Amino acid sequence: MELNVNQFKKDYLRRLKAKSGRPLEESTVWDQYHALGSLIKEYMTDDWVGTSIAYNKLDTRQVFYFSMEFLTGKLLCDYMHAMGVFEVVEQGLTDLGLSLETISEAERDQGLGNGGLGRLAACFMDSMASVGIPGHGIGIRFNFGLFEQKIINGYQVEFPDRWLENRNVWEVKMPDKAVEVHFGGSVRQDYIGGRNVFFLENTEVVMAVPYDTPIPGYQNGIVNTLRLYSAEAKTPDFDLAGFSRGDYNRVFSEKYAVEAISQVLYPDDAYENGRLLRLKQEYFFVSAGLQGIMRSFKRSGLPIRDFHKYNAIHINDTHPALAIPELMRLLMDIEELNWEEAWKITTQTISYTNHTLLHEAMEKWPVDVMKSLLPRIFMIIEEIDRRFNQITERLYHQVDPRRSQQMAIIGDGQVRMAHLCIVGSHSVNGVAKLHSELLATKELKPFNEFYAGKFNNKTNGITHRRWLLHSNPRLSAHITEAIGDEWIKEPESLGRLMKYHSDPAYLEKLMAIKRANKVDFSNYLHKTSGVSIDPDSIYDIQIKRLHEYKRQTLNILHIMSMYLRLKEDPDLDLIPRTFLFGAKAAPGYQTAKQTIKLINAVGDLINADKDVNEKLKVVFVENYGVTVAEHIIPSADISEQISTASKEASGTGNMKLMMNGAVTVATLDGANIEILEAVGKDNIFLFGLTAEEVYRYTENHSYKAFEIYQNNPLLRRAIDMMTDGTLNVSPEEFYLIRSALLDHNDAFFVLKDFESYANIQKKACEAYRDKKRWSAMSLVNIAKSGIFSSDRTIRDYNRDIWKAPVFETLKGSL
Ligand code: 26V
Repeated sequence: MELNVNQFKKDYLRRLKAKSGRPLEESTVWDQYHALGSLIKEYMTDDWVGTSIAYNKLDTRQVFYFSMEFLTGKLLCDYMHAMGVFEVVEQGLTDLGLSLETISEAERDQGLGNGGLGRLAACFMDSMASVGIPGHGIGIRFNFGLFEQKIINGYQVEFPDRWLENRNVWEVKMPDKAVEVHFGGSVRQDYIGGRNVFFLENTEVVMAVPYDTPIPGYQNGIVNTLRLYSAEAKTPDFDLAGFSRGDYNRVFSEKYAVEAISQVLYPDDAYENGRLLRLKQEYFFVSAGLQGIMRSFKRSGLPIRDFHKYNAIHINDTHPALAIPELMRLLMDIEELNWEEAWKITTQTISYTNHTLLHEAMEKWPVDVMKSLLPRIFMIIEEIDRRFNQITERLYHQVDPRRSQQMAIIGDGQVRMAHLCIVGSHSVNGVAKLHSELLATKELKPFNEFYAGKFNNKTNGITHRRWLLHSNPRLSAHITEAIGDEWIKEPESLGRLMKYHSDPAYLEKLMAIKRANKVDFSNYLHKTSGVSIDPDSIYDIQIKRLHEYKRQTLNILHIMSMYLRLKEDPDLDLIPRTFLFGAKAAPGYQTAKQTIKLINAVGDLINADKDVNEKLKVVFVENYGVTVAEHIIPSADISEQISTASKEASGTGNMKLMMNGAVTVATLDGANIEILEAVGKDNIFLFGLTAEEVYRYTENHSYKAFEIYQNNPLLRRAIDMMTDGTLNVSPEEFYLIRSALLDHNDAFFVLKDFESYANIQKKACEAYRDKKRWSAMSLVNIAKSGIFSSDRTIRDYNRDIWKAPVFETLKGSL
């Protein structure tokens, strides 16, 4: 948009006064933030309204991305960049004696997600708008996002994330678009006018009230919408009679029970624990979202039989799987279509992404729970299952009689949500080549054989605007200086940087930028936690959720072994290294929590020991999330992507780090394999078992972790450090970690991969010594990162799955 500094200052001062009731001199940082947010939102309004009018007018096919999680982070700076007003606003604020940096720190992170899956959804929102796809997000407006983590005495302690306590300037409440969602009750069946009719009776009604947040594309005038639903008690149910009798307790407890649905995000990211409230959350937003879509579709006057031509609904993992039976219900029970018509529309509308192969994360709901919470939905699932079984029975009963049961949607008293998604959609994709291949050839093989062509791959991506342009301004400027700014819209043109591959001046500047970013991060860390780190040491970074399969344990055991070596030989020629960890553990995941304590205990030991602390430092960065990531990533030298091969579906932190010039230490897992293909084997440090080897060892039980423990003295001493008193803890402190490794035969092959990890770490250090070589590696990583932009991912989804129109801009369509 067109905006000059003077106009901005005038608008801003007026807004600040109106919002805070105070003049600039007396305003708080929060007043300043709030006024700026409200002004920026207003600047966006014309395009936002215009976009939805244009989509309606053009009868556009639209994409709805249903996701339980959107891990958006802060929005202010993102918005200003998208609107092209960042510099003007920054200048205007400076003129007024204010600092944009300070003001933007007042914004709370929108932390409505656990990790990769939720952040991916947020990146997709940005890319859909920027690429010009009419695509919106549908989810839940949780009152509490992912818990805030504090490290107290080395332990993770969780605190509620009250992100809404000072209001959210970006959202707009839409009470007129509220819909009812029904739970429980019973189904009455009747036969009227030649067809079966179903009535849901005696249900518990919950109001789903949408809050809309604008999602502007990058300087293209398009503003899509993220719609998050909040649960509210329905007013008539809010028992006024009871209230006037003074029966407050009951009245409020009912209200609280209803509103509990959108109270809090479940903090487990890979462990399905079958809680009823979680199932309620899933149905709540899916039903509300579909009713909203249906309502606006009907308003357009288009025939219901064309629903799938105008609406593409994508489900992010199985959490929104009930979209399938819910759409069937709306089409049959409300729109009066028959089963065959409804089924065709539903399957043509819905597409599904699988994000994990871990069995413990697969959603399954007990039949009795589903039946009593959602009786009509369960009936529909049963019918989908019955019809599907009929076909598989007929096909396989002779050749492979067990196959039909294996593929069933309902089995062993449970509803298998992944099976429901596969049967009820027209596309099933994995999130990296290896992951998609393992889905099709191993985990979901029978389905891939049954549905030729339904399975496909869409390698994940990240928005290079947030993760490079905004969070690393120095590097962005250096890139633009060399190749122009086309990469902002066409990230693959970052490839043009390759011509600087052997340009000493360019590479030197690249290293100077890294150094400056490292200083920035060390200042940030010092300010936020009091910890000092040395910008001249290697920053070796592992930031992700804490999980055994991600193997933070391998990293810390290796650090412990370096410590032991240094203690023996203090003159060991090591480049000083700072190991940084950032990770949240699910509150109930004890092994993960012990790992956090272990990292902190090792850090306490090493950082206080003069024999080693010139060369080694271990820091656990508290409360890892989007904002912390934005500070750390630009400063990284080494990116740790060390999951057990086959376990990490894709990873996206790996992409963010490479894009910022970090070199990856990697197993052949997830998207690491595609990073290898992009940069070549000389620009990445590979180690460890392959996925195939992991499968083989797991199948034939030939791996013996204890033998490695016995035969590798250094590794043994590192493991024993957990119990022998070296660390300032009781010998039982880390019993779960030790017993997972030694008593339960190390399911994630930490011991097996240890030696090869230690070797590659040595190589990485040697490479770092050679500054010229390192800077060229770093450059290659940046130059080849364009394919990992979520713009590419979104274009792939749209080309193969959604097939929505792509608008360069909407200006002129109004
Ligand atoms: C699963 C569950 C199970 C029920 C309890 C709550 C809950 C919450 C989230 C999940 C999803 C786990 C799957 C997941 O996050 N996968 C990650 O997806 C990323 C984006 O595709 C990918 O990069 C990571 O490799 C993958 O682990």
